[in-house]
Amino acid sequence: MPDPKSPFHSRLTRNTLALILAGGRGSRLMHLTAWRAKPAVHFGGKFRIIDFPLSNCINSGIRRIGVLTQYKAHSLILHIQKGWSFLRGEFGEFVELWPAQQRIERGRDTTWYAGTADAVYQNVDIIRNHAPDYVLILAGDHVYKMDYGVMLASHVESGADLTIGCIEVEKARAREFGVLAVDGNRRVVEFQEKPQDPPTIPGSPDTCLASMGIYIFNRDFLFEQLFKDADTQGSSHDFGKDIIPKIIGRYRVLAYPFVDPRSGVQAYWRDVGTVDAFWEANQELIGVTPPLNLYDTAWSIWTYQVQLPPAKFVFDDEDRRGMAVDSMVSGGCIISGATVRHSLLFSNVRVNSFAYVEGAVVLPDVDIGRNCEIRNAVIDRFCEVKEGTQIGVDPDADRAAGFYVSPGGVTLVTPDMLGQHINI
Ligand code: ADQ
Ligand code: ADP
Repeated sequence: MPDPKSPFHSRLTRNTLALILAGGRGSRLMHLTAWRAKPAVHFGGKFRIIDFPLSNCINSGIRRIGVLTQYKAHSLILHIQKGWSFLRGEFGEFVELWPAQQRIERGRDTTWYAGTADAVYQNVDIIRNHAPDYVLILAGDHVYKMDYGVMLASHVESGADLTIGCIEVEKARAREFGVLAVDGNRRVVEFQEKPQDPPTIPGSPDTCLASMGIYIFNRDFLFEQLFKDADTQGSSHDFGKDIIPKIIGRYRVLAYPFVDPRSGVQAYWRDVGTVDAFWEANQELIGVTPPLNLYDTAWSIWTYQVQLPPAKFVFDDEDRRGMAVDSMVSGGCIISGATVRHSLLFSNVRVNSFAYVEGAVVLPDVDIGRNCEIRNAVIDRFCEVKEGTQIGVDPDADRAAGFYVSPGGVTLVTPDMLGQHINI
């Protein structure tokens, strides 16, 4: 008989409730998050960013999931309702939306969720009803494939109160993260949220251990910390800023390094938080051996998309127009007499005759008119790019036209910038 206390992933994942924090604003994505929360931003041809943590949960066997929404939640809510309602309630499986609501009064002005801990605190009664042994807290705005079951097993085996998923980052970038220092047994001995002078890994002065914002808490320990924090005057009610720094040294907090189980090297994890990072992560997918393989059937990423006919290429033999090379082209696209190179086209994109598109990430339902020239650009959903428009050819002209040009030289165009009104 197997030891009932041994960390079988299935027993552990069944007793886990996942909470995906999906309320962040993601303002560095500029106009891409003017109308949608960062987790709802489109990624990889047919997905949205939140499909990654959601798929990771399902593939790990965690099938009780609350999505905590707040900012600009409309398209996120629609996506989850349409795409993630296939779980079977009768087996205790669900993906539920837990919107911002002033459920719990605490004598201060809580007009909305404060920090991440508050978002969880506001829902403690729902969590209690589900009676999980473990609560897995995830951010809804990172792209990666991860088996949370392995992290859970490590959490239980090590007898931790809290386990924090972490990755190594260059010191220069570490100020954007919670930074940890650990002892030889992975026990966290120091945690600083977004420090000016981050502690580095002993023996590698240019590298820091950063929190991925992924936490596994034992349920009762989580409740205890949330209640304590709720009563603390002046707290911003945030895991990274308030709760975690306070419990280091007093409780058993372990770091879980996110490495590829096959190679043992650091796994793919991207915070596509800026226009440059968004463009680059999408462009990387096109390569012959992409760092993130979306064609991996062993760890499928699930999503919702409307049923569409196959991509179609209308070719002109004479001057060889009507093709896409070195590109990813989604369903419903028609490339008619145009040339597309090294680009990622989401669903339902039309590229018309004599247009030239290179290094572009084109979100769904975009129409690119005849004779357009588009280079190194992100074109937002529903843009109708008028005949002959140039984008990404001359940055000054782009700025003058009201487009956004990123520090890395990527031009972002949204329907608002084109003066178009969206009717959905
Ligand atoms: P940040 O990403 O800067 O740092 P934050 O902006 O709080 O932290 O966002 C964390 C996640 O929670 C995001 O997915 C965001 O969308 C969501 N979120 C934020 N406020 C919310 C609210 N009130 N309601 C619902 N969802 C909310 C955090 C940690 C760092 C860690 C990085 C890793 O604090 O320690 O290094 O994540 O990216
Ligand atoms: P998605 O995230 O599904 O691509 P959008 O971000 O384009 O959808 O839209 C999110 C919601 O915000 C839509 O339901 C729409 O009502 C609204 N919206 C988006 N862009 C505009 C706009 N330019 N003007 C008015 N409403 C908009």
